Amino acid sequence: MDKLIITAALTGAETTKEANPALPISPEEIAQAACLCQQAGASMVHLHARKPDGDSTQDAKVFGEIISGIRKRCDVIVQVSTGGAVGMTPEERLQPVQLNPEMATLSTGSVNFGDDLFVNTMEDIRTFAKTMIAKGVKPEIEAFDSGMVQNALTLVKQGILELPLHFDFVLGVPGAMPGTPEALMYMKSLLPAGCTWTVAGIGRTELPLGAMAIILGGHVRVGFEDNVYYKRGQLAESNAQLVQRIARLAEELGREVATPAEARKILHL
Ligand code: KMH
Ligand code: ZN
Repeated sequence: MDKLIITAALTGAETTKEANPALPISPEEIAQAACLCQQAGASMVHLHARKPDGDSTQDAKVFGEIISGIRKRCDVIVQVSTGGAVGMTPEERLQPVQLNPEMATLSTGSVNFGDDLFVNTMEDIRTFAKTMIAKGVKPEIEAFDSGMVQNALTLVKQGILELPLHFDFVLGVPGAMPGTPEALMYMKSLLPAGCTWTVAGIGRTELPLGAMAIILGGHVRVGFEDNVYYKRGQLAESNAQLVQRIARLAEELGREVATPAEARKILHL
């Protein structure tokens, strides 16, 4: 079994300071949180950016500040979001890919997102994928539902993406695939041999699905984008605290945790 890649999703687009006052917002805070997560066992960070007032932004300049802050401190793999926040235009969402990060997310379908709609037409998905491939940016397929795995495989058939792909199963978003063991097993069953996957369980599903992924040979994403609690009724102190718990669990279960260099090999970066 490959070593475990832990990804820290530090801020997301929707989480607020009201939900957890420890949410990093400024480029400095995000860069510092990223490297504290690396120290705790993360080999990758999934980045969103915020304006000073806390609103989500896909401005490449702000992403650039975060990435240079990270690079001054540590060598964690940087993955930028192209999901941004619901309601953003595709052009707006694609901006951080211009910075040539090692990885970027690619959401391969549309889905209800609570009361909102997260829209990704096939035409937009193809544009995003082609832009990433042209710039040498490895996509991580964000699959909120099973049809999104099928859409990614359609892009492979169309010659736009190549196997093996790396997937992130985002489970437990209201309106999408639930955060259950059965849902994770089903998503995993859809992947062609050689593909890698990680799981991002939303809210209280983060820990049990992470534990399953450790055992099943998948990888784990945790962080304030997906969950702000350490346990029921107790807020997490930091993103690093959530990473540390997964690293500890992996150790107990006999699965070694990957360094960024090892994760780069596993993901063929
Ligand atoms: N904020 C969500 C609507 C991604 O980062 O690629 C989309 C999202 C996915 O967070
Ligand atoms: Zn995200």
